[in-house]
Amino acid sequence: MTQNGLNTDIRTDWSLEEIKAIYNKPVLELIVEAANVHKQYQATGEVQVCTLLSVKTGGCSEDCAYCPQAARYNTGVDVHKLLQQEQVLASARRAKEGGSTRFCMGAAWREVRDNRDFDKVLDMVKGVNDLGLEVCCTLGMVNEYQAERLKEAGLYAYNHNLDTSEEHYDKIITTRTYDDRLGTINNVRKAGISVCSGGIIGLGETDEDRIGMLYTLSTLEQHPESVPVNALVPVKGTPLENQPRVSVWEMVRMIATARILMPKTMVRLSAGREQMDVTEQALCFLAGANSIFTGEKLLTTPNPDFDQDKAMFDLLGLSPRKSFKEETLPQTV
Ligand code: SAM
Ligand code: DTB
Ligand code: SF4
Repeated sequence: MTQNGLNTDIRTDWSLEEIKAIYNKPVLELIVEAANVHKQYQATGEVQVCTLLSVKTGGCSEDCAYCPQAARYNTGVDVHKLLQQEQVLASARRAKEGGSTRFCMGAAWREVRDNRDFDKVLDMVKGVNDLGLEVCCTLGMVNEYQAERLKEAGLYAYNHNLDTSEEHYDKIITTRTYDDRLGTINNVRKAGISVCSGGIIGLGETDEDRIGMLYTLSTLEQHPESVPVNALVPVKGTPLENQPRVSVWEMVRMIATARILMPKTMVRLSAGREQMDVTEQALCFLAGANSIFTGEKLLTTPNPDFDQDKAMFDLLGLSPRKSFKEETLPQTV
């Protein structure tokens, strides 16, 4: 099996049946297996610390049923146009001071357009890169040329989530297709940018849907370098406002299965930490999560602040991962 042109035992040929068998193991057995894979392939005890900033908030044309930023739902989100470069850099500096090594800028866009705002985002990418942070963006769909321009500006990673399985997808989003999503991921990959793609649980999907999404991610030609696992943050005014909260065991099952399928990938315990206590988060780290978002806000919803997370790191003996660390090292064991 080759990945990055190297011989490794990283598999991209998982079958649905194999994934189902892993996902459905007794949960404690699953955690032990994932912890073993984690130990073999990752520096256990190291957690990547990322910070999000919404550089353009709300007013989005899409109908993503979970999203507080879709213009068609009344969520009371504080809509604003593209931030100024200085505001973004000030926020990036604060993130760095708070111990963050990756700074991710999000825009409530359906897709990138070749206009002045994109030029400004390219400047933001340059500016944040100059601060020595890994820069990530999540701006919606991008074409090949736009991905290349982002890469030239110094973009390190691009986030574009599959969100759910192909089967469940049209119950959540109707204004763009699963293939559109895969196309963007492909464009990002071709431009040589690190791929960040995962999804959300708690959207009313079945276990089969969760397994299906993991199947798509783990059978891409090359695994994403990072896979965010978000728990739905139900926001009042969205169609999913009354969805029940996902249990920690569902998060653990998702994270552990992702870890076993994609051993070298950073698995991010993303949205939903605000509702989890330290014990629950510890279970997720044990199951193979090795990345989080810090800072008091995700894009529009609350998140534990730097101090709370510092206390959690101290308690659990975790340390922040250094920036620009090779994400797909050749296997040495
Ligand atoms: N507009 C761009 C897009 O859709 O790709 C970028 C921003 S969008 C808010 C980024 C991701 O945030 C979504 O794909 C989704 O996975 C996640 N997200 C949005 N709202 C969420 C919520 N309420 N709970 C959990 N995750 C959410
Ligand atoms: C990801 O998978 N989760 C982040 C990031 N990528 C862009 C976003 C979570 C958003 C949660 C809802 C909000 O704060 O608006
Ligand atoms: Fe728009 Fe992105 Fe929210 Fe969908 S997830 S409504 S594309 S901001």
